[in-house]
Amino acid sequence: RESQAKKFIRQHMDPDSYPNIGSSYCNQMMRRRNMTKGRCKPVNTFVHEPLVDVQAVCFQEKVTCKDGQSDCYQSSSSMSITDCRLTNGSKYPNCAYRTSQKKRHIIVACNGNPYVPVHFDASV
Ligand code: UM3
Repeated sequence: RESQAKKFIRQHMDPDSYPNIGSSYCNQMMRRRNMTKGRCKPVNTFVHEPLVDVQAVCFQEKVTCKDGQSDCYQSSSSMSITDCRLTNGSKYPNCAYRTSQKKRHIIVACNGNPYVPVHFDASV
């Protein structure tokens, strides 16, 4: 079975595409990374920074997660990200996404040994 750490990488890491991101980025990437199987995942963020820099966030500022758990961390630097949001009219299995590029501080939940990101909580 896929580990939580590997799942985070599959769903949220894309260090190499930036800055060549077009309007079809999310439609292609959400499918390619298996987030359009069984249902269309409604919201998903890709981070365009080196994996080591995203893993380092687990040792940066501790913040409260959206669900009230305390194991979230906010990046000290702003990072290049792309938010993918399902369009209103989109109907499974035709998952259509809006692609928005941003520079934001990311908030991730971390777990395990090694202590690594396992969930993308938000960007601020
Ligand atoms: N999500 C993002 N970016 C956001 C907000 C939410 O990717 O800005 C994703 C992360 C969660 C899912 O999936 O929405 C439900 O909150 P994950 O736990 O697999 O990372």
